[in-house]
Amino acid sequence: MHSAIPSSKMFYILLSIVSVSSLYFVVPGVIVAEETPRTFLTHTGLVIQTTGDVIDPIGYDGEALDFDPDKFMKEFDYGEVTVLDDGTVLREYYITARDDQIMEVSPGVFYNVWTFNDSVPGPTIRATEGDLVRIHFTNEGSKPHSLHFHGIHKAEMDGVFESIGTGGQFTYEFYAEPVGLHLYHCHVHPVEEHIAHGLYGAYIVDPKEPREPADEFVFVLNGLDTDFDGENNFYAANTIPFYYQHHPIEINANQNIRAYVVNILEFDAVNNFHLHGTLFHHYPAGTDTVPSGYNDMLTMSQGDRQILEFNYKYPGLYMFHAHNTEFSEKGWVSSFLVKENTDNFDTQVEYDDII
Ligand SMILES: [Cu+2]
Repeated sequence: MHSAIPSSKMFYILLSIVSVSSLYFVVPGVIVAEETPRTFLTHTGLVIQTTGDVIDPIGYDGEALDFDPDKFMKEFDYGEVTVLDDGTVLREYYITARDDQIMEVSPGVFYNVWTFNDSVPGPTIRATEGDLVRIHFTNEGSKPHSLHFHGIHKAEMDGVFESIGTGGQFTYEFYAEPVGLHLYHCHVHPVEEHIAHGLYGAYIVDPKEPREPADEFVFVLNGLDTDFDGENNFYAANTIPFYYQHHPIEINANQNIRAYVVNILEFDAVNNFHLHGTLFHHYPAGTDTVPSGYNDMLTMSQGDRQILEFNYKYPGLYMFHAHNTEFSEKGWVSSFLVKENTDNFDTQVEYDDII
């Protein structure tokens, strides 16, 4: 039986195949996920297979997320406030989880971030001791997620055994206690993966009697495993490697500075924080009113956090960074630009006269 296709018909068939194929390049798919496991050899000799989906930024239909570390370090979410009949302050927060977004974490390096309110870290939740905290959580991700807050609360508000599925909602409610610097993160397994991708944030409980006035900053110490081999390729204070080295944080000499430092670094057992040119008083978890030490070095394991209080005598440019050299050379290096404080100029002159 003769089944040859006339050459003119063959031409049109080929033309339509080429046309349809070229459409892919003109209108790329929404998300191209590479699901084939990839094998890596780590520098310690371990052979690791990735479990992560790799989202190809060329095929990503959404916009790359913007993240501004300058804004983040001074931005606090105090919630929507209502005073209840018994005088209790109710603070309501809205947190949405997603896991399909892309951020350019370093020039040309796009990473699939998993976000709370489109941000890594998520918003810094802030309340006062005794407030009623109500968190309206929505999962718009493709995977189950949850919110696990550190602090004192009922078991059913712990966010560990109940994960919230795609499209699901849950309302977490607890009183803000104890005073201190805490954190929250997704607690769905594999927790390592959910944290490494960015589902965490800081949680501050202020004392009823406010702390001394100070210029305040939040630093969430984190890392980015951009090739899914179970090791961080980048380290940072507030997600973007080297950001505060290139954009020094301006503060004043003789001004009280308070830093809320949370270590959420995945894959590495410890992280640390070293401050140049002065020393800080530090309060582990911010729960005590008496400092635990006066130092320029802190070492923290994952989930540890510290409130640091310090000031600078002399103007100038000072680094702060991980004293672990590998971490600092891969991005966890920052700086303060200390300006002359004209408000305290007389004090400074007196000090200079003495020396
Ligand atoms: Cu999660």
